[in-house]
Amino acid sequence: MKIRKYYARTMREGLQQIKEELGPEAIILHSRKVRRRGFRGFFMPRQLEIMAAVEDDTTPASTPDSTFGTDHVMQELTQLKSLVHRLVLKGEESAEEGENEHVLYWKRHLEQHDLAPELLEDIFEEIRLKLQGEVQLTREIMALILQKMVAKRVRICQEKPSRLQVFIGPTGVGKTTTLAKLAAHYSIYQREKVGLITVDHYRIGAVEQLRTYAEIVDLPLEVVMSPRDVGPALRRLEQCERILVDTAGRGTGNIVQINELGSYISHLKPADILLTISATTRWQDIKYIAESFKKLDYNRLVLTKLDETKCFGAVLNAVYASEAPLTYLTDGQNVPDDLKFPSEVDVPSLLIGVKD
Ligand SMILES: Nc1nc2c(ncn2[C@@H]2O[C@H](COP(=O)(O)OP(=O)(O)OP(=O)(O)O)[C@@H](O)[C@H]2O)c(=O)[nH]1
Ligand SMILES: [Mg+2]
Repeated sequence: MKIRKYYARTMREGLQQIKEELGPEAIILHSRKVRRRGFRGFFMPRQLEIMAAVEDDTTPASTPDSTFGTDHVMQELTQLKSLVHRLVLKGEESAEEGENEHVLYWKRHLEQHDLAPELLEDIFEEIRLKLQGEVQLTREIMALILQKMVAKRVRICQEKPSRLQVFIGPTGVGKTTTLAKLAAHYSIYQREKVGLITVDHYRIGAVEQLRTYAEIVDLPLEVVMSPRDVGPALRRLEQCERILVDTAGRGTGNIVQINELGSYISHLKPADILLTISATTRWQDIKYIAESFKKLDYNRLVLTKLDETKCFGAVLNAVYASEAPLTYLTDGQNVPDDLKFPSEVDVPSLLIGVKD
């Protein structure tokens, strides 16, 4: 009997090799997953080691003059072979499940946070390429590496905010509330002269909502009804060191509404245009929002409603999709307290920390 060892990526590949070299009568004696040597082995799929054997002078599977006895034995042998193959393939699947357990653990963890698959791939590819040499990889070490990878990808706005800030985004994400928080922050805490403009006269109660905040903090409010009214409103607020502009929530993908908003924004320059997205938004929708509002040339990002989710992938997803730096975050309905600046929020820990 000839006994040989084979190495392959999959059982199918291994069986092909065995069939070519030992012939179709070969039987599998044993198979197991073996890891490649070195640190990269942690990230690489394990190889399959297959031990196969064949009789030195094998009888053909079936010949015209074969007796009942030979046929019967060959039939049993074939059944046995297929049983062994099935068991080995089953073992192969479960071995893959348990493979690179720390990498898989963190991949699943980030998937549960709804991190964009593109980002996930990018992060783990970078880890694969960067880490060389013998490192004892543990779940904790992986967590530290991932924290760094996430931190690197969370772009934070470093520049001073512009005097004119325009909040845009889908309906109900918290634009007006965030603007009210900032108005209070700048006027009460920073003692700046703040003025407000709203171009949202579409929704019933929208002007009143902002007027209520303006009256509480005692700030001038300009209601603009058409793009040509923007210039005069800005002139009336000339004395203000900061002007915050509220806009109507626009249906994502509604080109007419977005173009109409664009005609107001073209009179509001130079300004920071802040795309406002709720942290409860799924990745596919974030992509759609970032794409739909792109024509309004937003250059900043606001993430709202962090208190309403336990999945924080949206923070990184929004930075990735919009290519805009994170400028403000909000985590509640309280005006002005539930407002955060990016330096106050540890995004890597939100994503890599242990979820409860
Ligand atoms: N939980 C939570 N709720 C928030 C947050 N920010 C705003 N909201 C609430 O979300 C709802 C909508 O807020 P708005 O500020 O009116 O949203 P908007 O984007 O201006 O809405 P439209 O002008 O209609 O497009 C209100 O009930 C807010 O109190 C937040 O950070 N966390
Ligand atoms: Mg609003």
